[in-house]
Amino acid sequence: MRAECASLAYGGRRLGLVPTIGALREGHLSLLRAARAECDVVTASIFVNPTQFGPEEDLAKYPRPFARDSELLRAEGVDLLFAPSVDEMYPAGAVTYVNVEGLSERLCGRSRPGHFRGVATVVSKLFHVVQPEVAFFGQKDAAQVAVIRAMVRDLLLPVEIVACPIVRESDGLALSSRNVYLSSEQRRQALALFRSLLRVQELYEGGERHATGLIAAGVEEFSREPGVSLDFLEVVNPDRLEPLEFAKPGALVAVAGFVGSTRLIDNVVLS
Ligand code: PAJ
Repeated sequence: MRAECASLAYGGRRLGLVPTIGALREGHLSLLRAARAECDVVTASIFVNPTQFGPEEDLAKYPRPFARDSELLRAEGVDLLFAPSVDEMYPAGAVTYVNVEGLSERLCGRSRPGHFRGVATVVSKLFHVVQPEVAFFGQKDAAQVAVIRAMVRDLLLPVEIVACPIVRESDGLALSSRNVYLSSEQRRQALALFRSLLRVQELYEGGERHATGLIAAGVEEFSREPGVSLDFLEVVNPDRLEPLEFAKPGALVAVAGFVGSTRLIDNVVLS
């Protein structure tokens, strides 16, 4: 992969990378299209990264429709697909990890200990192999974007990070590979996440700036749907992910919740 990438990027051709764990949906495709529009060479990776899944999480049952994914990548005009094995990415005896301190313990990192260590580690490995000039991530995982940006800054990695907007269903539900776990009833209940964000946004646009007031309204909206349970709803600084006392333009409102045993996330950025 490294040799192929080096040869395709030869002569200053702009090479972009879209890292994924597969089970591709419209959300992933939007990243591929952004990459296609901006780059001369588009590479994608599919790797269900074991170190970012917790012991009780869905690593074993995570969907792996590899043939279908490959076809989708081909149809989107991706030049190279990197789909390594676990042994290749984690050589026997591997003991080296990348930990973005502080940030990794906020938002999803708090409820998923070790998750962002796994993400930062695998993304740094992918960057080392592919050596992209630019890499594309979804704003859907806003905390992930913050962690990757901090890692790139701190480790002096020569990679530009582009965050692409959240792709939603027509009723507002953010597309996620985990939506396939939902029954039709749960699919309806899952909208509570987006509704709670809209409520916060509406109140903010009406002039409310106190984070406590905004969060209380969002939580109240969320709890109207008894089928879902809240993990967190927070108003934070988008780079450091620290809670804000007062909301302001650019503030990130992030929500996570469980529908049955499926954990879903969503967010909006206040304007
Ligand atoms: P994965 O969940 O496969 O997501 C790959 C990329 O697609 C991520 O950057 C994610 O934010 C983006 N994405 C998913 N759904 C989206 C949506 N509805 N709108 C916009 N973007 C969306 O995120 C990962 O994989 C992994 O953690 C990875 C970075 C590959 C490291 O293993």
